[in-house]
Amino acid sequence: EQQTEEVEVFSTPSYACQRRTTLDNHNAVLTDALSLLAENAELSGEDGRGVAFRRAAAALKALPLPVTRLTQLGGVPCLGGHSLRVIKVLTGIFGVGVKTAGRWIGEGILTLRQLRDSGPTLNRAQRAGLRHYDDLNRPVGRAEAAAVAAVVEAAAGSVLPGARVTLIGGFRRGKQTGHDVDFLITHPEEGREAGLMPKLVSWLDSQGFLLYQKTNSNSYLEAAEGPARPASNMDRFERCFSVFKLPEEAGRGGAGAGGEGGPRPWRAVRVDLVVSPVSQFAFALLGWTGSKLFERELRRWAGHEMNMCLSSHALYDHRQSRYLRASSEEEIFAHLGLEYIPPSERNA
Ligand code: DCP
Ligand code: MG
Repeated sequence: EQQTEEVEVFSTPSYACQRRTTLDNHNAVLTDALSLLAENAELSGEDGRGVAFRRAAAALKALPLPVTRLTQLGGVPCLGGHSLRVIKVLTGIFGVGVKTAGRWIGEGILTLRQLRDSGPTLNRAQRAGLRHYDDLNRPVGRAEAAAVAAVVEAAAGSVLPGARVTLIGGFRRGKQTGHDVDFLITHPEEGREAGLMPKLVSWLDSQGFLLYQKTNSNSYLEAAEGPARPASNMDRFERCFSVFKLPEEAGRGGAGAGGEGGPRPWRAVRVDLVVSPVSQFAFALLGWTGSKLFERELRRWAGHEMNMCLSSHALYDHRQSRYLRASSEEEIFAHLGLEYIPPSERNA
């Protein structure tokens, strides 16, 4: 849900006198928060910091749209140093977006410690995010991904014999680390995958592997979708955002896990599970392997160059007014008139 829509990366000239700033502020939550920080800095005589916060707030005021993700701010000047650091720490919590971070900053909450102490009502995801902050901000290694894969395979094999589990996302592209581990699960017999996710989740939970989970049910209907409303949304599969409790084996990964207490018996790892019917598997596989930019460019190519609409469920050809079937990624590239590019070469 937090990663569905495409977002614009803003770029702004660095002097306010080069920009047009109206009273139409689309980022009041953030700018109010930054203004408050500026005031506090000025009151305690830190004028330099005060000006820095004011510049950051002004840069946000000039944006044409609300900021929904921190990565959009790459090209916004003056959002350096402290402002960005505060926002970064707070949005670094799983389940916390820019809006929530802005609200907290507005309430004077600038650090994890203050957040823990002040206790605004956190939702379930945010509580898990705060509790496992360090683990969830520590990259997941390949060996850890393999260990998670073994668990997911055991779960799938146990609740639906014959189910196929595929590692997707960055690890399928050959990355050595990732922020999470992504899996696509299907069954070779169409329809057998229906209702799989709740069973999978309760098996994992009963075995003590889940610290947090949120499951979305499948809401994709090809007929209802139609070409008019292209299914570009990634949220329509049965999908589970979770935090796994992964036992740490001696000698595996573990950098930074030790600390004072020696190696810990487990670490928290974000795991994304997606279930697709086998008829959509190739589209799901292509759509969830990434990179995000590669996916975006595939959809842009499909639309602009081929008059087609590609999603992680289907490929619709507007010229022929019909869906094009595919049972492999190779076939989808061929439909799109593109040379096949293997996962390891999709790291755009
Ligand atoms: N994806 C996408 N567009 C979205 C959401 C997801 O194209 N809006 C696809 C591409 C991603 C894959 O899903 O590669 C998995 O999403 P991640 O956010 O886990 O991205 P990666 O696995 O590529 O990166 P990381 O290594 O940080 O997990
Ligand atoms: Mg990933």
